[in-house]
Amino acid sequence: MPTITAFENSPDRGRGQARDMRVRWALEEVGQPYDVRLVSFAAMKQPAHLALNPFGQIPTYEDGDLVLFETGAIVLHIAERHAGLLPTDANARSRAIAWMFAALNTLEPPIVELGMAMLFERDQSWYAERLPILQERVRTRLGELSRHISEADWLDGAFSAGDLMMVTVLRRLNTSGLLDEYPEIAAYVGRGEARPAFRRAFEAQLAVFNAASRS
Ligand code: GTB
Repeated sequence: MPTITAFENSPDRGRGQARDMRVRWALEEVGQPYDVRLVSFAAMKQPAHLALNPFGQIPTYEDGDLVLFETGAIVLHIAERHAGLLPTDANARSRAIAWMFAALNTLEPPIVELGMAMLFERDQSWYAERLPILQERVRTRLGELSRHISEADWLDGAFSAGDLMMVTVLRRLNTSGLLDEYPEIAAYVGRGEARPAFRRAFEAQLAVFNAASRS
């Protein structure tokens, strides 16, 4: 049974924004049970955790001799070893992987940049000038993605690891108001969140937060 790591006390208060969510969701989609080891911020920077992830971050993934970090690599590993997250046709499989990269390399950077500014830079003198610039960069990508998915439920045929990654990246915009400007994308994220595997993963990470706040 694989073991993943997750925040002992997630700063998102169980809203499923921490990146263990995408790994949990992938494991739920393929029906693979897993263990979770919760780590504190301090423990993530200690040698035992740095041996799993040299950047001292969660999530990590351990299964037998294999240790992985980086959610792209972890989700791809899960998708390659189980049925359900990648098409069997070779070209369709490569396209699904391309969508995983698009989520991580093309969408996630401007989305994270905007989120970080909204969280940590509000008090800066230049915040009011910088915010619309960051929002516009995100809008550019959302507009392009919106045109792509306007006619379809998923990015390329059936639901795949590409959709799983894209939905988790787009969910980071939940509190930004930007998703409301793109109804096709909001509906796409809603379809992802309605999947039973997503719900199970979400409830599991929420249970960690609820237990931490009770103790
Ligand atoms: N590229 C890596 C991957 O995809 O695996 C990035 C991993 C990463 O960013 N991990 C974060 C982490 O460990 C947690 S998910 N941070 C601690 C550190 O760097 O010291 C990022 C995250 C954190 C909190 C929220 N939130 O509160 O809403 C959302 C996302």
